[in-house]
Amino acid sequence: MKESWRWFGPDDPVPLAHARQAGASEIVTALHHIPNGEVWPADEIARRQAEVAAAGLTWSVVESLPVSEAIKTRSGDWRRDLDAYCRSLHHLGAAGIRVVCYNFMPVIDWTRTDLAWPLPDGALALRFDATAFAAFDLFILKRDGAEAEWGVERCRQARTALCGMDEAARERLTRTIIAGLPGAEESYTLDQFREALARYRGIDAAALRQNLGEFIAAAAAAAAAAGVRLCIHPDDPPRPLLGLPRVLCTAADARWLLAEADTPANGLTFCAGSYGVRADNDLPAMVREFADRIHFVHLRSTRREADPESFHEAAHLDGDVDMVPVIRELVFEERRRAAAGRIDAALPMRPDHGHQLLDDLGRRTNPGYPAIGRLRGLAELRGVIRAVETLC
Ligand code: CS2
Ligand code: MN
Repeated sequence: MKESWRWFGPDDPVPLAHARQAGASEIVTALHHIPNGEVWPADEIARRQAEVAAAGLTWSVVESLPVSEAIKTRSGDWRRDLDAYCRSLHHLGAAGIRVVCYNFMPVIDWTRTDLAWPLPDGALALRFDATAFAAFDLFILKRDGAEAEWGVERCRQARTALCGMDEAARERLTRTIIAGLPGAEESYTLDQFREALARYRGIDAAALRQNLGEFIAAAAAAAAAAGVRLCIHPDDPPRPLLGLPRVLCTAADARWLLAEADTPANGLTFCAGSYGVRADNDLPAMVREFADRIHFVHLRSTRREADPESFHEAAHLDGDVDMVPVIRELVFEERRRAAAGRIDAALPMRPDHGHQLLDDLGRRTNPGYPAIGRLRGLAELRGVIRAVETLC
């Protein structure tokens, strides 16, 4: 596997030199300063590429080339945005950057309720607490219809949770949900958030699936022409939130999308942490089934809590999903590709997220992306990969 490291660009508190010392050879990044819907100009891509190369690393994966809300809702300027998307793919392919991750989550990207949840050893983890999330939905956002969706028992728990939060805690919860986590290209105030949600009135799962299908038909054709492989990141958490549909949560969802455009240009980002939140996703089986369409791998673990709708990010090898068989299936696919002479035999993999620990604590870090927590994750994963490669 090609060990990669996510870098958020020149403002990332973790410099490229540290990514290299962590052992990574590849960089995963995006031109975060370019607004959603705009073309990524060839010269800006080249500049970023040179910056990465100067640190002895290679920019080999884009995460993410964001899909605009107009495209997701197929409204407003979606044609213009789709055209820009295809032009960006062309520029990336011409620059030799051939793997492009994206997601199709409405309004919000990945979502947590707590960015500094203390573990017993004092390290900090990211957590999604379903009751806290319900408290935001019901009593802060005050979304129409939320009460009926959550049900009596969760509403009661949420009211109790809200009573336990002071003003600062409520504000922190709100910001955590709507201000955008690293990599999410949208950020909202409460009013803007309500407007963004309103744009999805009338867009149910079937309609969103149709929009995604139409997007991938066009984008995969452009990607194929540009020599680029697109790979969708699953929804995180993998279930509908705030009355918004989410359509990339399960093996059935992935199967459907891959069939929509049957070309290697339409592929998957295998994010073990996102898919692994659902007990009904069998991860090794998913790798086996989708193997030749996986272009990018995120290795991370989550652990469901006593309340099965809640989870936190566990250490990379300590979640609900056993990482070893997942890695074994990925290694088998790499061997099949190598035997077939495919140039994409080595899969780009990154340690997805990490705990805040040791000198990460008390430092400014991007939530989920501290240096030492990810260094630990990468080191543990590297050990498993090496062992699997040798023994299996
Ligand atoms: C997250 C997201 O799980 C993850 O990888 O950190 O930032 C994710 O990268 C994006 O949703 C992908 O489009
Ligand atoms: Mn991921």
